[in-house]
Formats: sequence, structure tokens, C-alpha cells
Amino acid sequence: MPGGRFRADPGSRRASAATEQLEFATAAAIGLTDTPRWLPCQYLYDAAGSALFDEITRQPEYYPTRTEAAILRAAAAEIRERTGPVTLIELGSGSSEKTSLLLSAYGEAPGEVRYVPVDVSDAAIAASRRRVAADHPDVEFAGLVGRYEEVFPQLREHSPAMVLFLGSTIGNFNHGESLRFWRTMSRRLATGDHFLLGVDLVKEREVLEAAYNDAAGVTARFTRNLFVRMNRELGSGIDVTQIKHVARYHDAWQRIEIFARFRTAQEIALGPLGLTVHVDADELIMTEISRKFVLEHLTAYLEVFGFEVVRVFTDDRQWFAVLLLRNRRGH
Ligand code: AVJ
Repeated sequence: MPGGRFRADPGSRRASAATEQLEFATAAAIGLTDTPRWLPCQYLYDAAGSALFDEITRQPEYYPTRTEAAILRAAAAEIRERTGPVTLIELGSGSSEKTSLLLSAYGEAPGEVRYVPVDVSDAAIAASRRRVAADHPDVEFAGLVGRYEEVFPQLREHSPAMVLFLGSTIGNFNHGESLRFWRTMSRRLATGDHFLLGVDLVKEREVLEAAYNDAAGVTARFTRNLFVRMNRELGSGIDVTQIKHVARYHDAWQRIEIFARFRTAQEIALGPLGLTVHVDADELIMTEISRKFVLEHLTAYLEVFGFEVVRVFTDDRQWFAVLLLRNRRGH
């Protein structure tokens, strides 16, 4: 039982608050001094950001979450059959709502079920722990607060395992990040281990753009919250009322691009670095990308990394897909 090797969930973070603040300030400084400017999207998910994202998933325009949930509901039993008993390791678990469907399917089959959610938000891990304890009392829970890379070295110990990467979170990665991710995954997972990947698919611009510009303005608050967080944690002194959320689909790059547009010129202080960045009126700061995928291209790409596509599950409209992969490489 590897439970003892895990950090217990909320609270017991490895890095000190000062180290984390310095990391945040440095990451923000790198992006804000780059051209065009950008900020790393993982910082969107503090407690407030995670709660806002949960609210996004309930907006009528945001189809990915409910589409993926329906796919998983229909596919869970077959997935369990194909993988046999495995430890479920979930990257970027959020509140693990969809995972519940899989935990049920694995729970109905014989054998112990072990669930290892990994999330940068300790609030999200805490919520996940409560939900799993209430709905799946027999599941062994070993939550981990941290970045994905922090669990990579432990993956082999969990074999037979299936890594869950749902919600099209992979869409947040740019080309380089994606390449590093899949290369590391195939190397770190044992041969024969599984990977369950949820991806949002290319579709009409109107549908895509509506999903990131919900009428209730929740996504706009989600974007703005990043700067609220900078004010609180880095003393940035940004007037967040002057920030406009901009989300548009870039056709050629098959991705939604999300920006904060500064209506007025501002000075952004990066507290612990003693650095101030000047942003002009109307400047855009990219906060997120959300790539959309074409199945044939994606499966070919994954094969290059040594992942066999065992099965593709999708919805009637082909808006979203869940891919069951098997690692051919590994050690
Ligand atoms: C959690 C990265 C999958 O890209 O759709 C939703 C994040 N941002 N609305 C996405 C998000 C704004 C979401 N992911």
C-alpha cells in the first residue's frame, strides 16, 4: 500500500508560502515581460478560481463537461472491462465529479479501488475527498496537492494503473508542453498501463466561442480572478474593474485563445521581485489557450509516443471524445 508515501492532502504543502509566492511572481514576470504578454494558466485555479470553474461547467453554453459526463456514463463499464483492476490516478481532478462515474464502475467489479487525485488546488482535493468519502466509502483515497510533474516519478509504483486526464485539460498545453507531457508519460508509465484522455473536438466557431463567453459572465470573472489573485498574493495593485475578458477561436491553430484586455494603462507590481511592469491601454495579456482536436490527427500523434488507441468513445454530435490508450513503451 503506497499510501504512506503520499503527502496527506490539504495543508501539508511541500513548498513554503514564501517559496510559492516567489515562484508565482517569477512566472508572472517571465510572461509579462515576454512579447506578446502571457500568464501561466495554472494560476487561474486558486480556491476562488476553482469554484468559478465549477460554475462555468454549469453554464448552458459550456457543453464540454456535460458531454464528457454522458460519454463516461455510457462507457464506464466497458472501460473497466478493458483495463481490469487498476489504480486510478487523476491529473487536474478538480472536484472529481465525473470521476464518480468511473469509481462506481470500478467499485462494482471485484477488488479494491484506489483513487489518487492530483490537483494544484488544495481546496479542490479537499472537496474531492469529501465527495469520494460520501459517495464511495470503500475507495481508498490518496489525494495529492501539487503539479502533475510531481507525481510522475511515482507512477510506476502504482502499476497496474490508469491515468485519467479528463475535461480536455490537455487543451491548455501548447505544442512544447504537450510533447514533454506525452514523452514523460510514455516513459514513466509501465508497459501495458492505461491512459484515459478527454478531449474537446473542433466544431463550428459559434459553439466554441459561446462556451468561453457565457452570457452570465462567469468565464469573464474566472479570467479576472487571476488578477485579483495577483493583487492579493503579489501586491500587484491592478485595477481589475478595467480588465475585459476576451475569448476567440483561432481557426488555423484550432484553439480558443483567452486574454485579459487592459482598458487603461496600468503598472503591475510583482511584490517579492521588486519589479513593476507597465501595460499600455488596450494591451492584451494571454491567460489561457484551449486547443480543440481532430480525432484522426490526435490518434496519429499519440501513436508516435507509443500509445495504442484501444477505443474512442464519443457523443452523437462528435463534440467531445474520450480515448482509452495503452502504453506500448514504458519499462
Ligand atoms: C479546464 C482547461 C478544460 O479549456 O475549457 C473553461 C478551462 N477556461 N473556460 C477549458 C476553461 C475557461 C477549461 N479546461
